[in-house]
Amino acid sequence: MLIKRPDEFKVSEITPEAVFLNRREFMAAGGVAAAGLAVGRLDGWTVGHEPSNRLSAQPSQQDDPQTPFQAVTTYNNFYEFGTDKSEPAKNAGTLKPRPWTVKVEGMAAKPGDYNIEDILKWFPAKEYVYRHRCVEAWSMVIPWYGFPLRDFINRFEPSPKAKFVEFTTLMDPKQMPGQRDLVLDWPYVEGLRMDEAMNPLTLFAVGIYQKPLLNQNGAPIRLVIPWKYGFKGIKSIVKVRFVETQPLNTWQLAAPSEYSFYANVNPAVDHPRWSQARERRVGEFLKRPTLPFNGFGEQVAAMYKGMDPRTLY
Ligand SMILES: Nc1nc2c(c(=O)[nH]1)N[C@H]1C(S)=C(S)[C@@H](COP(=O)(O)O)O[C@H]1N2
Ligand SMILES: [Mo]
Repeated sequence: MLIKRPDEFKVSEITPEAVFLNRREFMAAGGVAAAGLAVGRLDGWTVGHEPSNRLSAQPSQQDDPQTPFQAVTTYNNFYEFGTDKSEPAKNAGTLKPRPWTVKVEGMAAKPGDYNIEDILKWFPAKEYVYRHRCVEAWSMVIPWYGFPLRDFINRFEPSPKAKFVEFTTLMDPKQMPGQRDLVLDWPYVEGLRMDEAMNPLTLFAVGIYQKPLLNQNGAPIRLVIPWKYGFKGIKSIVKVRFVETQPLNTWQLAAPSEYSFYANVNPAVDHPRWSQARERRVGEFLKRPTLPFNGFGEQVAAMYKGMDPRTLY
């Protein structure tokens, strides 16, 4: 995120034509099957599926067409595989998402090492269609598969003293060659306040478009917090720790004047080097307005009542 300014990103090259088609036009052209066919034609995958669990409450968000699988899996931020958006798709083949263990640590009654296969069994995935707003002022609409993080948290019985949850990405330069470069302080770390982590919108995602996550999207398990900037959505998680004090997240550590802990989407507070008022949907040319809390204000604004707004973005 420090490397380029938003207007330097070239999205037109990687964008399939179908993204320009509105979802309603898909429906008019023959319903769900037409939408599925359009996506299938682009990437060879069969995706004839109407979202079953559209928790994204804002009407504007629900009506937005989903960003094609092809774009979601080739335009990525995952610095462990390179800083260019095209690099994770090319380089992430060295990541081995099986076998995979998630360590649960800290202030909880049931810490331990948990196998991803068990996690998938305990928490069946459902679809959640969310807009994903990167701090670089681009966005996508992604049909995630996952489960509420709070279901995961409840199972391990955190102590009331645990006020925050800290997440850590795998550290292994053999699997993640970008970790040989000192662009960030590895491993990537993120954190949430306990109420944010327990909010029903917050997900552990394990798939997109009804398929397991591809490596470049953070296989086998990653965080999704739809009202926050994308960098909070830490990928390829190996550790969850319940703690008393606010974790120091990687981007805040790297550039404290540019990135905060809360990182709530707010069009009224500019990034020091660019405006956050508008966003470019990957695949579109004209920018659209960014919504406070990325359109989820009704569900989340109350959590931040009384806090200094300057600490929130
Ligand atoms: N471990 C790790 N997680 C990460 C990142 C990263 O570089 N490393 N990039 C973040 C940023 S800036 C964004 S916008 C999202 C991108 O997720 P996507 O590629 O699945 O769209 O992942 C976030 N999670
Ligand atoms: Mo981002």
